[in-house]
Amino acid sequence: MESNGTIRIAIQKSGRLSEGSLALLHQMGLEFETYQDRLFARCRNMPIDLIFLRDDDIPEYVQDGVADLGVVGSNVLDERRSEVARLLPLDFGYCSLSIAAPEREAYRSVSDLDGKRIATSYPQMLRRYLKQQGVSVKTVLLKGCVEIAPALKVADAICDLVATGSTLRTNRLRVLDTVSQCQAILIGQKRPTSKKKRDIVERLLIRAKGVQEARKFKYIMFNAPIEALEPIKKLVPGCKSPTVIPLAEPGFIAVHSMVLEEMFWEVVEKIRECGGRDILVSPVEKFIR
Ligand code: PRT
Ligand code: ZN
Repeated sequence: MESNGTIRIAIQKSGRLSEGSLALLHQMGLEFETYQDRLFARCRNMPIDLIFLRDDDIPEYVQDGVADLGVVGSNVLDERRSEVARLLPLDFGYCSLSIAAPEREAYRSVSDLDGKRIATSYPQMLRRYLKQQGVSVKTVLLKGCVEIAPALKVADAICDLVATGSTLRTNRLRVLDTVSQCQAILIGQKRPTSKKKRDIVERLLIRAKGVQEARKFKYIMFNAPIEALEPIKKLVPGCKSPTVIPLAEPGFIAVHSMVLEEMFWEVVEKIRECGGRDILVSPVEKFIR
């Protein structure tokens, strides 16, 4: 399937990563429509086709050059050890691959599972992890419904993805150890492609990073007495320095800057201690460095 410079992006057709993948592509400025049961969508404003696939098939499509980019869980990549370039962690689809055992059993750590049976859909990741730990188990390969394996006496413990933990609780299982933290990741080809394609991929990557960066920040505006400028400059340094505008009222300034979301409340409290008032905050839609 050689294409005339058109980029193909593979995303999950229907599942936990679909919504986040579509939202990211829209925020990157790609205009397209999706309809149920459609396997393709063509972008109206860029030479890009989207292909909707099962998540497990995405690394293969990218590795074989059928798709140029893909969005997939890092767990799928780590299990397959696919020959693809990991371009950007995407900050959604968070979960962990964890080893869990029945609540009623007295196991305290994975070493207590030595010689036991663990059911999983991730045999390679589990095997690599247990080797590091010096623990030897029998893996029972299951494609789905791993969490019921202990109740069915098919296995003594499981190794599966955990997000909220409610599936484990429902099945009276508890986490003993975590094999890997996982999230969605943007992947691309390792092998060289045409210059035309590389240029578009590069543009898309800058856009994706712009969307990612923006999510980390808030835009903040507030008024303050001019004497507070020096401590305020330290509190909200922004990219180079904050924008400072004199107010019509003498002795006062308006300050505009960006604040890291994770530091936000701490910074706001300190701004107030410095005399900052009328604090306005808005989301940052895109942030291109
Ligand atoms: O049809 P297709 O093959 O495309 O979909 P799928 O059913 O294989 O995958 P899907 O949609 O379930 O998951 C796609 C990706 O989402 C995974 O590869 C992970 O990277 C990511 N992800 C994030 C998760 C979860 N959270 C998750 N909770 N994938 C699966 N789960 C399952 C888990 O297996 C368990 O059954 O949800 C259950 C646990 O969830 P909690 O919230 O009860 O802990
Ligand atoms: Zn799947």
